[in-house]
Amino acid sequence: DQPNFSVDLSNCDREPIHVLGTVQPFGFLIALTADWLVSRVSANSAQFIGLTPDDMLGKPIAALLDGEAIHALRNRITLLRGPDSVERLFSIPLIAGGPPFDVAVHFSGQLVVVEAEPASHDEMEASSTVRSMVARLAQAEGMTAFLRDGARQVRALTGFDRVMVYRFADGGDGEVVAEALKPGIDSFFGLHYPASDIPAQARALYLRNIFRIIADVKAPPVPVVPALDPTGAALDMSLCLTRAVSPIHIEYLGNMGVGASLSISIIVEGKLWGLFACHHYAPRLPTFAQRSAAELFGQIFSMMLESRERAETATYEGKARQVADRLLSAVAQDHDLLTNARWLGDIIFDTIPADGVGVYIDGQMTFSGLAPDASAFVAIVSMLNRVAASQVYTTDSLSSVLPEAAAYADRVSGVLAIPLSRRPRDYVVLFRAEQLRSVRWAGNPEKEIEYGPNGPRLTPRKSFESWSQLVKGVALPFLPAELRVAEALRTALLEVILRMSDSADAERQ
Ligand code: BLA
Repeated sequence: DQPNFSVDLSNCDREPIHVLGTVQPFGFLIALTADWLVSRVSANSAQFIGLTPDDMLGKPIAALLDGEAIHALRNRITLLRGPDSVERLFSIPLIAGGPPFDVAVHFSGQLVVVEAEPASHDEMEASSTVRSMVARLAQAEGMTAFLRDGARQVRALTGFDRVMVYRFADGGDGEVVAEALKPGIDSFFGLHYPASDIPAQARALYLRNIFRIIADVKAPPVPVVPALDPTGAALDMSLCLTRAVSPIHIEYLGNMGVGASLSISIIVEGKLWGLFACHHYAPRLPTFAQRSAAELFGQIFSMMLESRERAETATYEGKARQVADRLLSAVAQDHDLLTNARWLGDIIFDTIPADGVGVYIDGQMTFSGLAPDASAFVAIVSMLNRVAASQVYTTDSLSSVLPEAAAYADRVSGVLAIPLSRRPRDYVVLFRAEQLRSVRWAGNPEKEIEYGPNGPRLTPRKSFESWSQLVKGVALPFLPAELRVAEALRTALLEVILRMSDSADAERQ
Protein backbone atom coordinates (compact mmCIF):
# COMPACT_ATOMS: atom_id res chain seq x y z
CA ASP A 1 0.00 0.00 0.00
CA GLN A 2 1.29 3.41 -0.97
CA PRO A 3 -0.65 6.19 0.71
CA ASN A 4 1.39 8.82 -1.14
CA PHE A 5 0.56 7.41 -4.54
CA SER A 6 0.11 10.11 -7.15
CA VAL A 7 -2.60 9.12 -9.57
CA ASP A 8 -2.97 9.99 -13.23
CA LEU A 9 -4.56 8.44 -16.31
CA SER A 10 -1.68 6.02 -16.82
CA ASN A 11 -1.69 4.36 -13.42
CA CYS A 12 -5.21 4.48 -12.03
CA ASP A 13 -5.53 0.71 -12.08
CA ARG A 14 -2.85 0.71 -9.36
CA GLU A 15 -4.27 3.49 -7.20
CA PRO A 16 -4.86 2.04 -3.72
CA ILE A 17 -8.43 3.34 -3.44
CA HIS A 18 -9.11 1.51 -0.16
CA VAL A 19 -6.42 3.40 1.77
CA LEU A 20 -6.84 6.98 0.58
CA GLY A 21 -7.34 8.01 4.21
CA THR A 22 -10.25 10.39 3.74
CA VAL A 23 -13.98 10.43 4.44
CA GLN A 24 -16.77 12.43 2.86
CA PRO A 25 -17.95 15.36 4.99
CA PHE A 26 -21.50 14.07 5.46
CA GLY A 27 -20.28 11.82 8.27
CA PHE A 28 -17.35 11.19 10.58
CA LEU A 29 -15.27 8.20 11.57
CA ILE A 30 -13.68 6.85 14.74
CA ALA A 31 -11.41 3.78 14.73
CA LEU A 32 -10.89 1.86 17.97
CA THR A 33 -8.27 -0.63 19.05
CA ALA A 34 -9.23 -4.05 20.39
CA ASP A 35 -9.22 -2.56 23.92
CA TRP A 36 -11.45 0.32 22.81
CA LEU A 37 -8.92 3.11 22.74
CA VAL A 38 -9.42 5.72 20.05
CA SER A 39 -6.73 5.19 17.42
CA ARG A 40 -7.99 7.35 14.56
CA VAL A 41 -10.58 10.09 14.08
CA SER A 42 -11.69 12.03 11.03
CA ALA A 43 -10.75 15.71 11.26
CA ASN A 44 -14.39 16.83 11.17
CA SER A 45 -15.51 15.09 14.40
CA ALA A 46 -16.04 18.30 16.37
CA GLN A 47 -18.75 19.45 13.93
CA PHE A 48 -20.81 16.42 14.90
CA ILE A 49 -20.02 15.66 18.55
CA GLY A 50 -18.07 18.67 19.74
CA LEU A 51 -14.88 16.64 20.30
CA THR A 52 -11.80 17.18 18.14
CA PRO A 53 -9.38 14.39 17.21
CA ASP A 54 -6.98 15.81 19.85
CA ASP A 55 -9.70 15.46 22.47
CA MET A 56 -10.13 11.81 21.59
CA LEU A 57 -6.96 10.16 20.28
CA GLY A 58 -5.46 7.64 22.70
CA LYS A 59 -8.39 7.89 25.12
CA PRO A 60 -10.79 5.09 26.08
CA ILE A 61 -13.95 5.61 24.02
CA ALA A 62 -16.02 4.79 27.13
CA ALA A 63 -14.78 8.05 28.66
CA LEU A 64 -15.97 10.07 25.69
CA LEU A 65 -19.30 8.74 24.45
CA ASP A 66 -22.58 8.07 26.21
CA GLY A 67 -22.70 4.79 28.18
CA GLU A 68 -25.80 3.55 26.42
CA ALA A 69 -24.27 4.25 23.02
CA ILE A 70 -21.18 2.27 23.99
CA HIS A 71 -23.38 -0.58 25.13
CA ALA A 72 -25.35 -0.54 21.86
CA LEU A 73 -22.13 -0.50 19.82
CA ARG A 74 -20.65 -3.43 21.75
CA ASN A 75 -23.83 -5.44 21.27
CA ARG A 76 -23.89 -4.73 17.61
CA ILE A 77 -20.27 -5.72 17.15
CA THR A 78 -20.98 -9.18 18.53
CA LEU A 79 -23.41 -9.59 15.62
CA LEU A 80 -20.73 -9.04 12.99
CA ARG A 81 -20.37 -12.22 10.97
CA GLY A 82 -17.61 -12.95 8.51
CA PRO A 83 -14.83 -10.61 7.44
CA ASP A 84 -16.97 -8.28 5.28
CA SER A 85 -19.98 -7.63 7.43
CA VAL A 86 -21.19 -4.24 8.55
CA GLU A 87 -23.86 -3.61 11.22
CA ARG A 88 -26.09 -0.55 11.42
CA LEU A 89 -27.80 1.30 14.26
CA PHE A 90 -30.42 3.94 13.76
CA SER A 91 -30.96 7.11 15.76
CA ILE A 92 -28.66 6.70 18.75
CA PRO A 93 -27.36 9.69 20.75
CA LEU A 94 -23.57 9.33 20.91
CA ILE A 95 -23.11 12.07 23.51
CA ALA A 96 -25.41 12.18 26.54
CA GLY A 97 -28.14 14.72 25.86
CA GLY A 98 -26.85 15.25 22.30
CA PRO A 99 -28.57 14.68 18.96
CA PRO A 100 -29.10 11.15 17.58
CA PHE A 101 -26.94 9.57 14.87
CA ASP A 102 -27.27 6.80 12.32
CA VAL A 103 -24.23 4.59 12.81
CA ALA A 104 -22.38 1.80 11.01
CA VAL A 105 -19.77 -0.46 12.64
CA HIS A 106 -17.37 -2.97 11.15
CA PHE A 107 -13.92 -4.47 11.64
CA SER A 108 -10.96 -3.28 9.63
CA GLY A 109 -8.26 -5.75 10.57
CA GLN A 110 -8.01 -5.52 14.39
CA LEU A 111 -9.71 -2.14 14.52
CA VAL A 112 -13.36 -1.44 15.13
CA VAL A 113 -14.50 1.30 12.76
CA VAL A 114 -17.47 3.43 13.79
CA GLU A 115 -18.99 5.79 11.24
CA ALA A 116 -21.82 8.15 12.07
CA GLU A 117 -23.96 10.82 10.48
CA PRO A 118 -26.85 12.88 11.85
CA ALA A 119 -29.95 10.69 12.14
CA SER A 120 -32.42 11.22 9.33
CA HIS A 121 -35.42 10.22 11.46
CA ASP A 122 -36.54 8.28 8.46
CA GLU A 123 -39.47 6.18 9.56
CA MET A 124 -39.26 4.16 6.38
CA GLU A 125 -39.49 0.43 6.90
CA ALA A 126 -36.69 -0.91 4.73
CA SER A 127 -38.12 -4.41 4.67
CA SER A 128 -41.61 -3.46 3.51
CA THR A 129 -40.23 -0.97 0.96
CA VAL A 130 -37.97 -3.61 -0.49
CA ARG A 131 -40.73 -6.22 -0.38
CA SER A 132 -42.99 -4.13 -2.61
CA MET A 133 -40.10 -3.28 -4.95
CA VAL A 134 -39.37 -6.97 -5.32
CA ALA A 135 -43.02 -7.87 -5.85
CA ARG A 136 -43.22 -5.48 -8.78
CA LEU A 137 -39.98 -6.73 -10.23
CA ALA A 138 -41.13 -10.33 -10.06
CA GLN A 139 -43.84 -9.50 -12.59
CA ALA A 140 -41.44 -8.28 -15.26
CA GLU A 141 -41.67 -10.41 -18.37
CA GLY A 142 -38.39 -11.03 -20.10
CA MET A 143 -34.89 -9.83 -19.31
CA THR A 144 -35.18 -6.39 -20.92
CA ALA A 145 -38.23 -5.51 -18.84
CA PHE A 146 -36.63 -6.97 -15.72
CA LEU A 147 -33.52 -4.79 -16.01
CA ARG A 148 -35.53 -1.69 -16.91
CA ASP A 149 -37.90 -2.19 -13.98
CA GLY A 150 -34.90 -2.70 -11.70
CA ALA A 151 -33.56 0.70 -12.79
CA ARG A 152 -36.99 2.29 -12.27
CA GLN A 153 -37.27 0.87 -8.75
CA VAL A 154 -33.82 2.16 -7.77
CA ARG A 155 -34.72 5.57 -9.16
CA ALA A 156 -38.00 5.64 -7.25
CA LEU A 157 -36.20 4.73 -4.03
CA THR A 158 -33.16 7.02 -4.31
CA GLY A 159 -34.60 9.92 -6.30
CA PHE A 160 -31.48 10.08 -8.50
CA ASP A 161 -31.87 11.78 -11.91
CA ARG A 162 -30.30 8.90 -13.83
CA VAL A 163 -30.20 5.22 -12.92
CA MET A 164 -28.34 2.92 -15.29
CA VAL A 165 -27.87 -0.81 -15.28
CA TYR A 166 -24.25 -1.14 -16.34
CA ARG A 167 -23.20 -4.63 -17.41
CA PHE A 168 -19.60 -5.87 -17.54
CA ALA A 169 -18.27 -8.00 -20.38
CA ASP A 170 -15.57 -10.60 -19.66
CA GLY A 171 -12.69 -8.18 -20.13
CA GLY A 172 -14.15 -5.59 -17.75
CA ASP A 173 -15.48 -3.22 -20.38
CA GLY A 174 -19.14 -2.45 -20.01
CA GLU A 175 -22.40 -1.35 -21.55
CA VAL A 176 -25.45 0.55 -20.33
CA VAL A 177 -28.14 -2.12 -20.79
CA ALA A 178 -31.06 -0.38 -19.08
CA GLU A 179 -31.82 3.09 -17.83
CA ALA A 180 -34.42 5.11 -15.95
CA LEU A 181 -34.23 8.88 -16.36
CA LYS A 182 -35.69 12.09 -15.09
CA PRO A 183 -37.61 13.42 -18.08
CA GLY A 184 -35.56 15.75 -20.24
CA ILE A 185 -32.04 14.42 -19.71
CA ASP A 186 -30.10 12.69 -22.47
CA SER A 187 -29.89 8.91 -22.54
CA PHE A 188 -26.71 6.84 -22.13
CA PHE A 189 -28.53 3.66 -23.12
CA GLY A 190 -26.44 1.38 -25.33
CA LEU A 191 -23.16 3.17 -24.63
CA HIS A 192 -20.01 1.13 -24.10
CA TYR A 193 -17.04 1.98 -21.90
CA PRO A 194 -13.53 0.55 -21.65
CA ALA A 195 -12.46 -1.52 -18.62
CA SER A 196 -10.19 1.33 -17.48
CA ASP A 197 -13.20 3.48 -16.49
CA ILE A 198 -13.91 1.19 -13.55
CA PRO A 199 -10.43 -0.22 -12.98
CA ALA A 200 -9.75 -3.74 -11.74
CA GLN A 201 -9.09 -2.82 -8.09
CA ALA A 202 -12.40 -0.93 -7.97
CA ARG A 203 -14.23 -3.90 -9.48
CA ALA A 204 -12.60 -6.16 -6.88
CA LEU A 205 -13.61 -3.82 -4.07
CA TYR A 206 -17.19 -3.66 -5.34
CA LEU A 207 -17.47 -7.43 -4.93
CA ARG A 208 -16.77 -7.04 -1.20
CA ASN A 209 -18.59 -3.79 -0.56
CA ILE A 210 -21.70 -3.61 -2.65
CA PHE A 211 -22.86 -0.05 -2.06
CA ARG A 212 -21.19 3.34 -2.41
CA ILE A 213 -22.27 6.92 -2.52
CA ILE A 214 -20.50 10.12 -3.45
CA ALA A 215 -22.95 12.55 -1.91
CA ASP A 216 -21.35 15.76 -3.14
CA VAL A 217 -18.76 15.52 -5.89
CA LYS A 218 -17.45 19.02 -5.06
CA ALA A 219 -17.17 18.54 -1.28
CA PRO A 220 -13.51 18.42 -0.20
CA PRO A 221 -12.66 15.07 1.45
CA VAL A 222 -11.80 15.10 5.17
CA PRO A 223 -8.58 13.42 6.35
CA VAL A 224 -8.60 10.69 8.94
CA VAL A 225 -5.85 11.35 11.51
CA PRO A 226 -3.30 10.06 12.02
CA ALA A 227 -2.88 8.84 8.43
CA LEU A 228 -0.46 6.11 9.50
CA ASP A 229 -0.37 4.15 12.71
CA PRO A 230 2.93 3.64 14.64
CA THR A 231 3.69 0.62 12.42
CA GLY A 232 3.25 2.80 9.32
CA ALA A 233 -0.02 1.21 8.26
CA ALA A 234 -2.87 3.18 6.68
CA LEU A 235 -6.48 2.48 7.64
CA ASP A 236 -8.09 -0.01 5.26
CA MET A 237 -11.38 1.71 4.42
CA SER A 238 -12.70 -0.92 2.00
CA LEU A 239 -15.93 -1.38 3.93
CA CYS A 240 -16.47 2.23 5.00
CA LEU A 241 -19.75 3.92 4.11
CA THR A 242 -18.18 7.36 4.23
CA ARG A 243 -15.05 6.45 2.20
CA ALA A 244 -14.04 9.32 -0.08
CA VAL A 245 -13.26 8.12 -3.59
CA SER A 246 -10.46 8.36 -6.10
CA PRO A 247 -9.70 11.92 -7.32
CA ILE A 248 -9.63 10.57 -10.89
CA HIS A 249 -13.17 9.36 -10.54
CA ILE A 250 -14.19 12.67 -8.97
CA GLU A 251 -12.71 14.46 -11.98
CA TYR A 252 -14.69 12.15 -14.29
CA LEU A 253 -17.94 12.94 -12.50
CA GLY A 254 -17.15 16.65 -12.45
CA ASN A 255 -16.45 16.65 -16.19
CA MET A 256 -19.85 15.07 -16.73
CA GLY A 257 -21.53 17.75 -14.66
CA VAL A 258 -22.61 15.17 -12.09
CA GLY A 259 -23.20 16.40 -8.51
CA ALA A 260 -23.72 13.04 -6.77
CA SER A 261 -23.10 9.44 -7.70
CA LEU A 262 -24.32 6.21 -6.19
CA SER A 263 -23.70 2.67 -7.26
CA ILE A 264 -24.83 -0.78 -6.16
CA SER A 265 -23.03 -3.96 -7.19
CA ILE A 266 -24.93 -6.62 -9.10
CA ILE A 267 -23.32 -9.96 -8.29
CA VAL A 268 -24.29 -13.13 -10.14
CA GLU A 269 -22.68 -16.54 -9.60
CA GLY A 270 -20.09 -14.89 -7.37
CA LYS A 271 -18.94 -12.52 -10.12
CA LEU A 272 -19.44 -8.78 -10.55
CA TRP A 273 -22.11 -8.92 -13.28
CA GLY A 274 -22.59 -5.16 -13.28
CA LEU A 275 -23.68 -2.12 -11.31
CA PHE A 276 -26.67 0.06 -10.81
CA ALA A 277 -24.87 3.32 -11.60
CA CYS A 278 -26.78 6.43 -10.59
CA HIS A 279 -26.14 10.12 -11.22
CA HIS A 280 -27.73 13.20 -9.78
CA TYR A 281 -27.10 16.66 -11.19
CA ALA A 282 -26.90 18.24 -7.74
CA PRO A 283 -25.51 16.94 -4.45
CA ARG A 284 -27.76 14.25 -2.99
CA LEU A 285 -27.63 12.05 0.09
CA PRO A 286 -30.48 9.57 0.42
CA THR A 287 -31.20 8.80 4.06
CA PHE A 288 -29.34 6.05 5.87
CA ALA A 289 -32.53 3.96 5.77
CA GLN A 290 -32.99 4.53 2.04
CA ARG A 291 -29.39 3.57 1.40
CA SER A 292 -29.79 0.41 3.48
CA ALA A 293 -32.93 -0.46 1.53
CA ALA A 294 -31.17 0.17 -1.78
CA GLU A 295 -28.34 -2.12 -0.73
CA LEU A 296 -30.78 -4.87 0.26
CA PHE A 297 -32.67 -4.38 -2.99
CA GLY A 298 -29.39 -4.81 -4.89
CA GLN A 299 -28.80 -8.14 -3.17
CA ILE A 300 -32.27 -9.46 -3.91
CA PHE A 301 -32.16 -8.12 -7.47
CA SER A 302 -28.89 -10.03 -7.97
CA MET A 303 -30.45 -13.29 -6.79
CA MET A 304 -33.49 -12.80 -9.01
CA LEU A 305 -31.24 -12.05 -11.95
CA GLU A 306 -29.21 -15.17 -11.26
CA SER A 307 -32.30 -17.37 -11.29
CA ARG A 308 -33.64 -15.67 -14.42
CA GLU A 309 -30.33 -16.22 -16.17
CA ARG A 310 -30.41 -19.89 -15.22
CA ALA A 311 -33.94 -20.26 -16.56
CA GLU A 312 -32.90 -18.49 -19.76
CA THR A 313 -30.00 -20.88 -20.20
CA ALA A 314 -32.28 -23.89 -19.77
CA THR A 315 -34.75 -22.49 -22.32
CA TYR A 316 -31.93 -21.71 -24.69
CA GLU A 317 -30.50 -25.21 -24.46
CA GLY A 318 -33.93 -26.72 -25.12
CA LYS A 319 -34.34 -24.51 -28.17
CA ALA A 320 -30.87 -25.43 -29.39
CA ARG A 321 -31.69 -29.14 -29.24
CA GLN A 322 -34.82 -28.50 -31.31
CA VAL A 323 -32.82 -26.61 -33.90
CA ALA A 324 -30.33 -29.48 -34.17
CA ASP A 325 -33.19 -31.98 -34.59
CA ARG A 326 -34.90 -29.83 -37.22
CA LEU A 327 -31.68 -29.43 -39.13
CA LEU A 328 -30.97 -33.12 -39.01
CA SER A 329 -34.36 -34.27 -40.21
CA ALA A 330 -34.72 -31.58 -42.89
CA VAL A 331 -31.31 -32.24 -44.41
CA ALA A 332 -31.89 -36.00 -44.24
CA GLN A 333 -35.02 -35.45 -46.38
CA ASP A 334 -33.44 -33.02 -48.77
CA HIS A 335 -29.67 -33.01 -49.09
CA ASP A 336 -29.68 -29.88 -51.21
CA LEU A 337 -30.66 -27.85 -48.17
CA LEU A 338 -27.09 -28.19 -46.98
CA THR A 339 -25.95 -25.83 -49.71
CA ASN A 340 -28.85 -23.44 -49.19
CA ALA A 341 -27.13 -20.70 -47.19
CA ARG A 342 -30.30 -18.70 -46.74
CA TRP A 343 -32.20 -21.65 -45.27
CA LEU A 344 -29.30 -22.56 -42.99
CA GLY A 345 -29.04 -19.00 -41.75
CA ASP A 346 -32.75 -18.80 -41.02
CA ILE A 347 -32.55 -21.90 -38.86
CA ILE A 348 -29.24 -21.26 -37.10
CA PHE A 349 -29.48 -17.50 -36.34
CA ASP A 350 -32.31 -18.26 -33.95
CA THR A 351 -29.84 -19.80 -31.52
CA ILE A 352 -26.52 -18.37 -32.70
CA PRO A 353 -27.19 -14.80 -33.78
CA ALA A 354 -24.97 -13.74 -36.69
CA ASP A 355 -25.17 -11.34 -39.61
CA GLY A 356 -24.49 -13.74 -42.45
CA VAL A 357 -23.51 -17.24 -43.45
CA GLY A 358 -21.32 -18.87 -46.08
CA VAL A 359 -21.24 -22.53 -47.10
CA TYR A 360 -18.26 -24.19 -48.71
CA ILE A 361 -18.85 -27.71 -50.03
CA ASP A 362 -16.65 -29.46 -52.56
CA GLY A 363 -15.32 -26.14 -53.74
CA GLN A 364 -18.82 -24.70 -54.26
CA MET A 365 -19.76 -21.59 -52.29
CA THR A 366 -23.08 -20.04 -51.36
CA PHE A 367 -23.71 -16.99 -49.20
CA SER A 368 -26.51 -15.24 -47.42
CA GLY A 369 -26.53 -11.94 -45.54
CA LEU A 370 -23.26 -10.28 -44.54
CA ALA A 371 -20.31 -12.17 -46.03
CA PRO A 372 -16.84 -11.60 -47.46
CA ASP A 373 -16.46 -11.92 -51.23
CA ALA A 374 -15.69 -15.30 -52.78
CA SER A 375 -11.92 -14.94 -52.98
CA ALA A 376 -11.75 -13.76 -49.36
CA PHE A 377 -13.91 -16.74 -48.39
CA VAL A 378 -11.48 -19.13 -50.11
CA ALA A 379 -8.67 -17.60 -48.03
CA ILE A 380 -10.74 -18.05 -44.86
CA VAL A 381 -11.39 -21.68 -45.74
CA SER A 382 -7.73 -22.39 -46.30
CA MET A 383 -6.93 -20.70 -42.98
CA LEU A 384 -9.59 -22.93 -41.37
CA ASN A 385 -8.01 -26.00 -42.95
CA ARG A 386 -4.89 -25.19 -41.01
CA VAL A 387 -6.50 -24.50 -37.64
CA ALA A 388 -9.79 -26.36 -37.43
CA ALA A 389 -9.78 -29.93 -38.51
CA SER A 390 -12.61 -31.45 -36.55
CA GLN A 391 -13.89 -28.84 -34.11
CA VAL A 392 -15.97 -25.74 -34.18
CA TYR A 393 -13.65 -22.76 -34.58
CA THR A 394 -14.40 -19.16 -33.58
CA THR A 395 -12.69 -15.83 -33.53
CA ASP A 396 -14.16 -12.43 -32.77
CA SER A 397 -11.34 -10.76 -34.67
CA LEU A 398 -10.64 -12.47 -37.97
CA SER A 399 -7.94 -9.98 -38.93
CA SER A 400 -5.88 -10.99 -35.90
CA VAL A 401 -5.55 -14.55 -37.26
CA LEU A 402 -5.76 -13.74 -40.98
CA PRO A 403 -3.99 -10.40 -41.58
CA GLU A 404 -5.47 -9.86 -45.06
CA ALA A 405 -8.93 -9.79 -43.43
CA ALA A 406 -8.04 -6.33 -42.11
CA ALA A 407 -9.11 -5.05 -45.54
CA TYR A 408 -12.75 -5.87 -44.79
CA ALA A 409 -12.65 -5.88 -40.96
CA ASP A 410 -15.03 -2.93 -40.83
CA ARG A 411 -17.66 -5.29 -42.26
CA VAL A 412 -16.89 -8.89 -41.29
CA SER A 413 -14.95 -9.35 -38.04
CA GLY A 414 -16.32 -12.46 -36.34
CA VAL A 415 -16.29 -16.01 -37.64
CA LEU A 416 -17.75 -19.24 -36.34
CA ALA A 417 -16.91 -22.21 -38.54
CA ILE A 418 -18.61 -25.59 -38.35
CA PRO A 419 -16.53 -28.20 -40.16
CA LEU A 420 -18.78 -30.63 -42.04
CA SER A 421 -16.42 -33.42 -42.91
CA ARG A 422 -13.58 -35.26 -41.31
CA ARG A 423 -11.40 -34.33 -44.22
CA PRO A 424 -10.80 -30.69 -43.47
CA ARG A 425 -12.54 -29.26 -46.44
CA ASP A 426 -16.24 -28.38 -46.12
CA TYR A 427 -17.66 -25.76 -43.77
CA VAL A 428 -20.69 -23.82 -42.73
CA VAL A 429 -19.34 -20.44 -41.60
CA LEU A 430 -21.27 -17.79 -39.65
CA PHE A 431 -20.15 -14.17 -39.91
CA ARG A 432 -20.54 -11.35 -37.43
CA ALA A 433 -20.16 -7.67 -38.22
CA GLU A 434 -17.72 -5.40 -36.42
CA GLN A 435 -19.28 -4.60 -33.08
CA LEU A 436 -19.18 -0.85 -33.59
CA ARG A 437 -21.64 -1.17 -36.43
CA SER A 438 -24.25 -2.43 -34.05
CA VAL A 439 -23.59 0.17 -31.36
CA ARG A 440 -24.84 3.70 -31.36
CA TRP A 441 -23.63 6.83 -29.64
CA ALA A 442 -26.51 8.58 -27.98
CA GLY A 443 -24.78 11.22 -25.89
CA ASN A 444 -25.00 14.93 -26.48
CA PRO A 445 -22.15 16.75 -28.16
CA GLU A 446 -19.69 17.99 -25.53
CA LYS A 447 -21.40 20.49 -23.34
CA GLU A 448 -19.74 23.69 -22.24
CA ILE A 449 -17.71 22.42 -19.38
CA GLU A 450 -14.36 23.12 -17.76
CA TYR A 451 -12.32 19.99 -17.66
CA GLY A 452 -10.19 18.86 -14.73
CA PRO A 453 -6.38 18.45 -14.93
CA ASN A 454 -6.58 15.25 -16.97
CA GLY A 455 -8.72 16.88 -19.64
CA PRO A 456 -11.65 15.58 -21.64
CA ARG A 457 -10.48 11.93 -21.60
CA LEU A 458 -12.50 11.64 -18.41
CA THR A 459 -15.88 12.03 -20.07
CA PRO A 460 -18.34 9.45 -21.38
CA ARG A 461 -17.80 10.61 -24.96
CA LYS A 462 -14.01 10.20 -24.80
CA SER A 463 -14.49 6.92 -22.95
CA PHE A 464 -16.70 5.74 -25.73
CA GLU A 465 -14.10 6.79 -28.29
CA SER A 466 -11.39 4.95 -26.45
CA TRP A 467 -13.59 1.86 -26.23
CA SER A 468 -14.24 2.22 -29.99
CA GLN A 469 -10.49 2.14 -30.65
CA LEU A 470 -10.17 -1.02 -28.58
CA VAL A 471 -12.86 -2.83 -30.53
CA LYS A 472 -11.84 -1.86 -34.05
CA GLY A 473 -12.09 -5.01 -36.16
CA VAL A 474 -13.71 -6.93 -33.30
CA ALA A 475 -17.16 -8.52 -33.39
CA LEU A 476 -19.31 -9.51 -30.44
CA PRO A 477 -17.68 -12.72 -29.24
CA PHE A 478 -19.41 -16.05 -29.74
CA LEU A 479 -20.43 -17.19 -26.26
CA PRO A 480 -19.56 -20.54 -24.68
CA ALA A 481 -23.23 -21.59 -24.85
CA GLU A 482 -23.30 -20.70 -28.57
CA LEU A 483 -20.18 -22.76 -29.11
CA ARG A 484 -21.83 -25.74 -27.45
CA VAL A 485 -24.82 -25.36 -29.77
CA ALA A 486 -22.54 -25.11 -32.79
CA GLU A 487 -20.82 -28.29 -31.65
CA ALA A 488 -24.23 -30.03 -31.44
CA LEU A 489 -25.09 -28.80 -34.95
CA ARG A 490 -21.77 -30.13 -36.20
CA THR A 491 -22.51 -33.58 -34.79
CA ALA A 492 -26.00 -33.54 -36.30
CA LEU A 493 -24.75 -32.47 -39.73
CA LEU A 494 -21.89 -34.92 -39.65
CA GLU A 495 -24.35 -37.70 -39.03
CA VAL A 496 -26.44 -36.81 -42.09
CA ILE A 497 -23.37 -36.45 -44.23
CA LEU A 498 -22.05 -39.84 -43.17
CA ARG A 499 -25.42 -41.37 -43.98
CA MET A 500 -25.39 -39.61 -47.35
CA SER A 501 -22.00 -41.05 -48.23
CA ASP A 502 -23.00 -44.50 -46.92
CA SER A 503 -26.02 -44.53 -49.23
CA ALA A 504 -23.92 -43.25 -52.11
CA ASP A 505 -21.47 -46.10 -51.47
CA ALA A 506 -24.38 -48.57 -51.33
CA GLU A 507 -25.67 -47.34 -54.66
CA ARG A 508 -22.27 -47.76 -56.23
CA GLN A 509 -21.99 -51.40 -55.12
C1 BLA B 1 -15.25 4.21 -10.25
N1 BLA B 1 -16.25 4.50 -12.51
C2 BLA B 1 -16.35 4.21 -11.16
C3 BLA B 1 -17.70 3.93 -10.82
C4 BLA B 1 -18.43 4.05 -11.98
C5 BLA B 1 -17.54 4.43 -13.00
C6 BLA B 1 -19.92 3.81 -12.09
C7 BLA B 1 -18.22 3.51 -9.46
C8 BLA B 1 -18.23 4.63 -8.48
C9 BLA B 1 -19.53 5.42 -8.51
O1 BLA B 1 -20.53 4.95 -7.99
O2 BLA B 1 -19.54 6.56 -9.03
C10 BLA B 1 -17.76 4.64 -14.39
N2 BLA B 1 -19.82 5.91 -14.41
C11 BLA B 1 -18.86 5.19 -15.00
C12 BLA B 1 -19.15 5.07 -16.39
C13 BLA B 1 -20.30 5.70 -16.60
C14 BLA B 1 -20.72 6.22 -15.35
C15 BLA B 1 -18.34 4.36 -17.39
O3 BLA B 1 -21.74 6.85 -15.17
C16 BLA B 1 -20.96 5.86 -17.89
C17 BLA B 1 -22.02 6.57 -18.10
N3 BLA B 1 -12.32 6.31 -14.31
C18 BLA B 1 -12.10 6.65 -15.62
C19 BLA B 1 -10.72 6.51 -15.91
C20 BLA B 1 -10.13 6.06 -14.74
C21 BLA B 1 -11.16 5.93 -13.74
C22 BLA B 1 -10.14 6.78 -17.27
O4 BLA B 1 -12.95 7.04 -16.40
C23 BLA B 1 -8.75 5.74 -14.51
C24 BLA B 1 -7.82 5.80 -15.48
C25 BLA B 1 -10.98 5.48 -12.42
N4 BLA B 1 -13.33 4.95 -11.70
C26 BLA B 1 -12.00 5.09 -11.50
C27 BLA B 1 -11.70 4.71 -10.15
C28 BLA B 1 -12.91 4.34 -9.54
C29 BLA B 1 -13.92 4.51 -10.53
C30 BLA B 1 -10.33 4.70 -9.52
C31 BLA B 1 -13.11 3.89 -8.12
C32 BLA B 1 -13.72 4.97 -7.29
C33 BLA B 1 -13.75 4.50 -5.86
O5 BLA B 1 -14.64 3.70 -5.51
O6 BLA B 1 -12.87 4.95 -5.09
